[in-house]
Amino acid sequence: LCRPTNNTPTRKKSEGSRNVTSLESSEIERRLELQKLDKWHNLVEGNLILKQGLVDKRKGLFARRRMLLLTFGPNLYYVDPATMVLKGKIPWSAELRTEPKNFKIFFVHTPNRTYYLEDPEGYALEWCKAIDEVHAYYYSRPVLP
Ligand code: 4IP
Repeated sequence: LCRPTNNTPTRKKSEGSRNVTSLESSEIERRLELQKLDKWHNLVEGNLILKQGLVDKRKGLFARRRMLLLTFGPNLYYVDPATMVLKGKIPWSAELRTEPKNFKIFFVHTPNRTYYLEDPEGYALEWCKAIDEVHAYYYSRPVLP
């Protein structure tokens, strides 16, 4: 179950620094309704897409262009944009961490694999920040009694 639907933080941040994980549940519902019209919606198991963009995912010598979709859940799906086929998911865990190399290249480290990703538009830092935010939301919040 998508945790924020039932347990959405109500803490508000100033507009400028407002992050995706501070959405009210009504706002999540509204965005999900709109997302139903989105061509990627059927590939993300009903989860709200928080960030999306084309990246080149390198494995060995070659890179494949993929649509990377960060959602609540949490999930990071990658889809072949030419065929609209879901190719895989980057597995989440407490150990997942990002590492920006420069404005284009960033790594997502998982226990069994490091994903080499390149954002041709140069938003690698934004990707790392968004993934870190979602990671903190799911893995760093104090457990309430
Ligand atoms: C493939 O290389 C693609 O990079 C795959 O990515 C990748 O799977 C394969 O790794 C790799 O062999 P070629 O297309 O050049 O053969 P994608 O799934 O995005 O198409 P993942 O999903 O794991 O990155 P293996 O080790 O999973 O087969």
